[in-house]
Amino acid sequence: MKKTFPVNFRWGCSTSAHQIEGSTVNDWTQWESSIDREKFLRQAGKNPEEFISGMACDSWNRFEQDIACLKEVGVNSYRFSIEWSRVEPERGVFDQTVIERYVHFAQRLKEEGIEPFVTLWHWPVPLWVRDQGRWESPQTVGDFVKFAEVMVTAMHSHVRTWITINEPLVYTSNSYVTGQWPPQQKSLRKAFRVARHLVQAHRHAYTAIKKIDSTLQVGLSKHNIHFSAKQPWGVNQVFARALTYLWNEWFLNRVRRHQDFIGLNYYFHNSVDVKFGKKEKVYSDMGWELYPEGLYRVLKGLKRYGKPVYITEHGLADKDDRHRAWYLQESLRYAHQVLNEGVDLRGYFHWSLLDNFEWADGFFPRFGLFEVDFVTCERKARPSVAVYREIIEQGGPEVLE
Ligand code: IFM
Repeated sequence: MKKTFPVNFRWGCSTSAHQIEGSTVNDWTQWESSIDREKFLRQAGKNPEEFISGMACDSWNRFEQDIACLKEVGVNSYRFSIEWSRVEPERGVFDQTVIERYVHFAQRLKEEGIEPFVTLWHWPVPLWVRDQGRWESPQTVGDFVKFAEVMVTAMHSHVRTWITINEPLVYTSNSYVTGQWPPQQKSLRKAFRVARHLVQAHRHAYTAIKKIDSTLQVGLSKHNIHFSAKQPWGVNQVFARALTYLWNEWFLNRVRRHQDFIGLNYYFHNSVDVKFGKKEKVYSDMGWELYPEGLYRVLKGLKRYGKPVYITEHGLADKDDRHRAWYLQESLRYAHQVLNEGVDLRGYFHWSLLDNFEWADGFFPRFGLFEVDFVTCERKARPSVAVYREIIEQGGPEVLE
């Protein structure tokens, strides 16, 4: 039997600029090659070279190869992001050549029958934004909105769906709570300030984009986790509920009147047992538990917002492609289930099209449907490409019932 998704369902892949474009100059590139970072990595017995984004997949120059990959998968949509530091290398100075290159890319996608979904901010900031205090500074909110206006004005005839911000709380927690990412702060006070500014940035950008063209669809990509209690009673359940509120709902509640759809990024299931534990389950190369049912749970959790939902990211690090096909099929079966249960699911974007630069983890995690040789930048399809392609052609995964 087949689980068939609606005919206008968006089948896609996702990427982000810093992770694939290469040769960017922003706060991340400076941090990646800083002396402190090098020392830290050497002390941990790692080769610092493998943690510098460098030319990444060179997608800035090889975008036609990326389009060829998308065609090979057979998707009808592609989510990519704009690199703010390229567009506005200095405050108020917008590089027209760069803007035109992004417009051209969106045009090319359309010519190939692929709908662009564009993310405006996927984490790195230009150096001048870093110097003014990144998102700790209220000025960054206004600067971001200006940048958003410039890009939407340039691209809106080709790009109808906009994602303002990617995973605001992942950024906030890694950069300001655990201190793993630049600017490596560990301050709840700063984290809260940053999160508040990101809420404001989204709301103001939403309003500004709607003024440019009220028919554009605007949302953000929210990373939600399925927190389950190990036993359905007692302290674990209270913790699971509290974490669900803080991580999954707090931000979305604050922007609920400023979004046309919710973008969901799903990767994690955490079983609350006072401390989080690992069991005999399936794990990705990064040790993340692969739990397809969690996708169903977090999708159901979004029902309360009554908005259309796109799964804007879902995938796994799996160099040898051992689990990808299973994870994809199984997750899509669960995703299909919510359609009949009142969640207006409109699309699925696999993370990622290509192996890419996985932030502080460097190049080791291989998330790509396509394997990338980071010396030659050659792209090579993993077997799962054929599986995803077949799912798309069939309009959904097969199920045994
Ligand atoms: O690579 C990241 C992406 O940038 C944001 N979402 C999660 C992915 C995998 O960690």
